[in-house]
Amino acid sequence: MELPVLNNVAPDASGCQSGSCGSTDDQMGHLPEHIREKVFNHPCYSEEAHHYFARMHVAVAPACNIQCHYCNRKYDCANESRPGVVSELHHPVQAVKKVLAVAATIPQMTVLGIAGPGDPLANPERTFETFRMLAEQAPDIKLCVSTNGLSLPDHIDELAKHNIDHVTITINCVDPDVGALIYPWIFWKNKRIKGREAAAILIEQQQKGLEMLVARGILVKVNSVLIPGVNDRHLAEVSRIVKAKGAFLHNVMPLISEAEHGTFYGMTGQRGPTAEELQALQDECSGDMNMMRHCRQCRADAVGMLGEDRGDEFTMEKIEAMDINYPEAMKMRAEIHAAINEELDAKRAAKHAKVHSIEEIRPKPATRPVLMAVATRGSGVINEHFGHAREFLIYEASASGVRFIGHRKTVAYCEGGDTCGDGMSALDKSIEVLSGCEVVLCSKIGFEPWGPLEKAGITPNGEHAMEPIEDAILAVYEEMLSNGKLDARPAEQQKVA
Ligand code: CLF
Ligand code: SF4
Repeated sequence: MELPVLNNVAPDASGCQSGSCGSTDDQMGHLPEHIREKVFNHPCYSEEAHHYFARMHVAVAPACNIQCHYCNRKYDCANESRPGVVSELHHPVQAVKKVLAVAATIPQMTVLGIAGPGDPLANPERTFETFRMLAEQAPDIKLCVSTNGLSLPDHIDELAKHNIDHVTITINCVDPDVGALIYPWIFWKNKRIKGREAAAILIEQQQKGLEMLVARGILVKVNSVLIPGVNDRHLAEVSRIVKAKGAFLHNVMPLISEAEHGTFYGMTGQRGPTAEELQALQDECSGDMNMMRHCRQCRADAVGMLGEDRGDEFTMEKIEAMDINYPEAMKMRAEIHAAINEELDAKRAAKHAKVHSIEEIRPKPATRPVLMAVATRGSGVINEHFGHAREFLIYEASASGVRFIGHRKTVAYCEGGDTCGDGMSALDKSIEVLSGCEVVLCSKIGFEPWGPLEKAGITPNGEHAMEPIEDAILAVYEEMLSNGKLDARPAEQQKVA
């Protein structure tokens, strides 16, 4: 199969590329144009973009040069993926074939990341050979890499040479005493080094790499794994330091430590954080810098929108059997990108015209914030049936507007039809993950879940199907205000009024 060169799909430079009110993209509105162009269609670097654009990873990097207590080599890199074996490891030529096949099949795919299953920079030949070929053959795809940072300073020139504009460094600590509790060893200058000394070298290399990338104008995202009792009290300091050094975004992810994954933490009973603990820490850090809250901890061979995995459709066997008309596919890709950009521009213009703030509502009593859950399949609208949702996006509506809080995974329990009567244990799971939410917005909901949801204090709402998420949330918040459900004053004062 002859491999094509992908058309260069230029971003639409018209209008505001920054995104909307009340999210990370709000802060992006103040970014210089050249940075906005780097992030506007990157699903990890822009919360808005993740509703519209997809990413993929190619698993070309099996080896690692350190050991993290949350990682088992038989599983994906826990820094960037949920645990689960990588289905296939690829050589660079296979990886490029796969990227081109995905680009032709999923036109929304704008970013190619190398994130494991080991550390990409511990496999520099394979990693850079893949990037080199992709820079030539698919110049419209953004290239992205995720690393533990140990050998990062040695590869800055190579990263810059291949136009890799996005680098993620996993930094869990800046204190070697904390690091010694996370990293049992590193492999450094042909020697295995353990304990505090190992952590000190790793930290020094990570910080040096961060500074060098920023000096080159490469965008840096810092990922941190939140490990209760180990670095939970330390990550706010990490956030402050990496921001001061020029990191663009901080992504605090929950530790995954199921015993069946066979990691040190899993085997020793180290727990992960609760949703509340994660949110509290993200809020604490957000005073200092942009926080990523939509990370899905994807696999090292993930394909598709964040939160979905279409890797099964792109095994090497299936790719070899595909009959793709590449010129036609690339034309369609360019058209779809243009259509998405047009839609985003229209949405931004509408948002600029309408002030997204509850301050517009008269009268203005003291109102309390409300958590709402949303079932969506993407495009920034409410378009998922309650019973089909595999995750809910969580938003907070308050007097100052709508902000994205994060996502919570659940299990779909309805296979179709108008009733959702089966699989009540799955419904129980959804009710559990919706804890703290007062409303769940979805495109449709069957009769059966209504009672249990209401009993749990969660009002189901299917009245805003296909509406933009933030508009719908504000409308519901406004309705709650009109119905007297948002008064934050003590009961005695409410009666006096
Ligand atoms: Fe992949 Fe990472 Fe690039 Fe994204 S993932 S290398 S920056 S393209 Fe994204 Fe996945 Fe979270 Fe990573 S959601 S795990 S942050
Ligand atoms: Fe595992 Fe990634 Fe840590 Fe290496 S850097 S041990 S692959 S989690």
